[in-house]
Amino acid sequence: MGYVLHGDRRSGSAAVEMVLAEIGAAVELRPVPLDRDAQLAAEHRRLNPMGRVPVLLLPDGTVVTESLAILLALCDRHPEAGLLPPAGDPSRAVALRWMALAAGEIYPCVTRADYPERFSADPAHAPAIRTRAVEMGQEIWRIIEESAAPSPFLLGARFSVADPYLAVLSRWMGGEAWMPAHCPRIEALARAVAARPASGPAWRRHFADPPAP
Ligand SMILES: N[C@@H](CCC(=O)N[C@@H](CS)C(=O)NCC(=O)O)C(=O)O
Repeated sequence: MGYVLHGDRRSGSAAVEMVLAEIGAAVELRPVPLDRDAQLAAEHRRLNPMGRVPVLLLPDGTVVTESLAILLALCDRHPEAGLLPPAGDPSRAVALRWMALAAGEIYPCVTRADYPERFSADPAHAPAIRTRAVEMGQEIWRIIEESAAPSPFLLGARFSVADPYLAVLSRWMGGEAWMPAHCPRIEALARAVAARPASGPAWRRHFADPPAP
């Protein structure tokens, strides 16, 4: 048995697919349609009690949830793919820094923007929660744009696991429309990921318009 990835189009599983493609590892994709709340079904919650995607099953059946853990586990398991600089290299710390910011700060904004009704008992609060979540996400993207200053990748010419992660997150909360004018470096990073021979097909399956069948 190889890898099994539970996910949906345009979701965090897109980054995992791209990293598996960069590694050259075979994967079976199992769709979890978020528009039908399939992630909240008991069957999926047996894998991830949080009711979220992505979920990756390792070849031995080990369940890994949390996008950051999944991506780092893949780098650990496939060091020959060179998707992170070696331990102790300062540029590895740089990649980890911005990935942790994405996982710890941007992803929660995405959840608030997508499911604002979870964050107040009063349904009337939902629009304000969504608006503020999008603003907070944009504030963080501006920090990444200025401080990380990708060119084109986060580590400059060197592609790393951080790039598909940031590229995928940059498509959410209206990012496709907002990013080019406000964060051109992040937009260029996303385009550079999309142009890669390995990641490109997965990118297009997730983000091509109209949707792939
Ligand atoms: N901390 C989790 C967040 C995962 C997450 O929020 N995934 C979204 C899709 S990109 C999801 O499953 N949303 C459905 C929901 O919250 O019900 C991770 O990094 O994997």
